[in-house]
Amino acid sequence: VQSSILGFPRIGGQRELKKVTESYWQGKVSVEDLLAKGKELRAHNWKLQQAAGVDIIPSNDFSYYDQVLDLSLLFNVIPDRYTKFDLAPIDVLFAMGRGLQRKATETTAAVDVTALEMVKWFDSNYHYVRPTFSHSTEFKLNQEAGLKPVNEFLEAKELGKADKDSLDLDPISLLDKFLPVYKSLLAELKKAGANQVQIDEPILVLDLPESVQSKYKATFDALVGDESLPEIVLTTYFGDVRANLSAIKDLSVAGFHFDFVRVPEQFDDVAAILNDKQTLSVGIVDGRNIWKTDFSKASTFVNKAIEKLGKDRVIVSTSSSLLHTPVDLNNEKKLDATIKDWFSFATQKLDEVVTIAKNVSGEDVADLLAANAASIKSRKESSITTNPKVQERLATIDESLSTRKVPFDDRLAAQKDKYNLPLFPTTTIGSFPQTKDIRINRNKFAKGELSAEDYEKFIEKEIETVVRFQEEIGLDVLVHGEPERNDMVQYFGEQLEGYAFTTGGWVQSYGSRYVRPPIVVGDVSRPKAMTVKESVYAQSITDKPMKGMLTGPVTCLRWSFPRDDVSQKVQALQLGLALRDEVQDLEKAGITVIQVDEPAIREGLPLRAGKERSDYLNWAAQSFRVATSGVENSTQIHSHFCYSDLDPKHIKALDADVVSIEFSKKDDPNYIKNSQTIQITLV
Ligand code: THG
Repeated sequence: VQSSILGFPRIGGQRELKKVTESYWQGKVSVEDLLAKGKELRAHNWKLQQAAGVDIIPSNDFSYYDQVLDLSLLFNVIPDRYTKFDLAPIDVLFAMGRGLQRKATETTAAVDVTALEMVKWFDSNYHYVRPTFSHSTEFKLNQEAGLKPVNEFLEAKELGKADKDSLDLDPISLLDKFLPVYKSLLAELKKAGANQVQIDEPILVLDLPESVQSKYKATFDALVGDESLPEIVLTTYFGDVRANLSAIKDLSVAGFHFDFVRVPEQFDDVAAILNDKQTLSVGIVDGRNIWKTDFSKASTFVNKAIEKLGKDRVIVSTSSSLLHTPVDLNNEKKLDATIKDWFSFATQKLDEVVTIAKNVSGEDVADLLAANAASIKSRKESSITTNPKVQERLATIDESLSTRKVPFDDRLAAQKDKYNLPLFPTTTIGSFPQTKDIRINRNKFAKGELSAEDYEKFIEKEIETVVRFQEEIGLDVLVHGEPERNDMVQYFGEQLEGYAFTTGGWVQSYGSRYVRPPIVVGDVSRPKAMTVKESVYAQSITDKPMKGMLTGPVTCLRWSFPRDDVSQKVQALQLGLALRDEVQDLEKAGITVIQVDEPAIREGLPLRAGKERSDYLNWAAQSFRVATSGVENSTQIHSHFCYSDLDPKHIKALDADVVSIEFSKKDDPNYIKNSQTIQITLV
């Protein structure tokens, strides 16, 4: 039985890709240096996989910015505004990803070209750059820098041995025009020696309209069957494909990949569509989380596939690309040894697919199995994961614990009386820029080069600066600027019990921006106040109302690696309880305008309509209300949701007093009609 992965993180174990790309943007290193570092990273990752014994190693999982953006460039889907400057291909790529700004010089005018839109990659925390088609899009293979997938395939082989977005345009209507160009790319890959190509079709886990479903058969028939073309493995992940099985049932592809970590129940139905030659890549090692795979369970699952299809037709793989996991657990020097033993990052997951493949092939991996079983057992039985007090409190959650004392209309009067704000009060969303000075001082404090006392003084000085600034420009409700926080989720994770965090567990969020998600390891509780000190200090130096600033339970969960042994609902409600205590402590300390941000609430929405989605909306809103409902009528709860296209009725379910939605990008009047007090974010 062969082993495989769908893709490996490209950022490097020490964020090498970020460092070199940002240096390139700053003009500090040459394009040659940038390309050389990219090549080095790719080689490193391939060798790592080879050394681990992975049988089928992917190429073209690398990108200098985003793999979807690479395709836009490759197929010439380049809006006109990026083609006017005679840029090298890599700079066109970066201009599309991050915009192009240039100051005016004596001979040239200033340039300010906006970036393309960034969108969430399904329900992950990765953002891709949306291909922007127009009626004048002319698909062709953009050969200017060679063909990236072909180049990188050859590299791996060597080593082994519109300007105006056309919103009226349904992209699927371009398929006929696009297909021949796509086919010519496949032919180029075959010429370069690629016998098999993984084609990702994760949209097959969405609710697909008939107009899309009906295209699969003809499309894939056109891409296979001919000696000049490679074999295709049609790859899906992040969910359940069963609703779209009829679309892919009779395709003459060489094989399929499905995500059995997310949806093990789909096995019988998806296995039933295979003809007697097609292979099944079994996604059984989680590409979206950091937990060790249970070898015994995973092997049982793969054995079920082998029983049905035979050893030759089964491949052991990761559920999705490993892009979504940190690079290497061995970089973690500060993690508690017990907890560390429960984790597996991308590098460790290579060993996992190989070990499972060996195990089901009948090779002797008894030692590895025993060590794995011990880790799994240790986690299951650990007192770190289980806190009876938290579980008891969770059981007390009922309507009254998640409902304000009186409805909004009655609270409004109390709040108006209390704050006596102007008719159109102004405020900001919260964090002021994290200056270099702030980062330097935080690092010094972390390293023990700055005493707690001096650090606190530094933070107070920063707070005072932003308070005075806001007073000067005449804002009505002030914020303290959050200079003490590194990241809006990590900051809370570091202070909550039941969380672990890494020192080097970076995951690409978009372009050169990475996050270090904290890890929910057990029942969550709040040992002591997390934000009261700074907010109280800020309030003490001004007569204007000072807002308390918290990250909501759903966002804390969505931007962390969650537990996989209890439901997300349980985790969100536990976070809700912890935040409830914080909200109440802020109130007691005189902070009675409190903003609880939930920018991630929309992205947690299950990919398919149905019960799972409505359940999510219920517990997401409930956990927010658990956090925010324990306050007096005159205490004003604010919330903020980026430009989240959440149905207004779900925003209403949070029962916040003031809701802020980013209108600088979107101005749907429905929000205004359906919200309570609406805060309009224009800047
Ligand atoms: N925190 C966490 N996850 C997130 C966001 C967040 N996911 C979604 C969204 N916000 C992503 N947006 C960003 C915005 C900025 C950065 C990363 C993700 C960023 N990162 C710094 C970098 O890569 O240089 C990391 C700096 C540091 O922490 O030292 O700027 O807000 N958890």
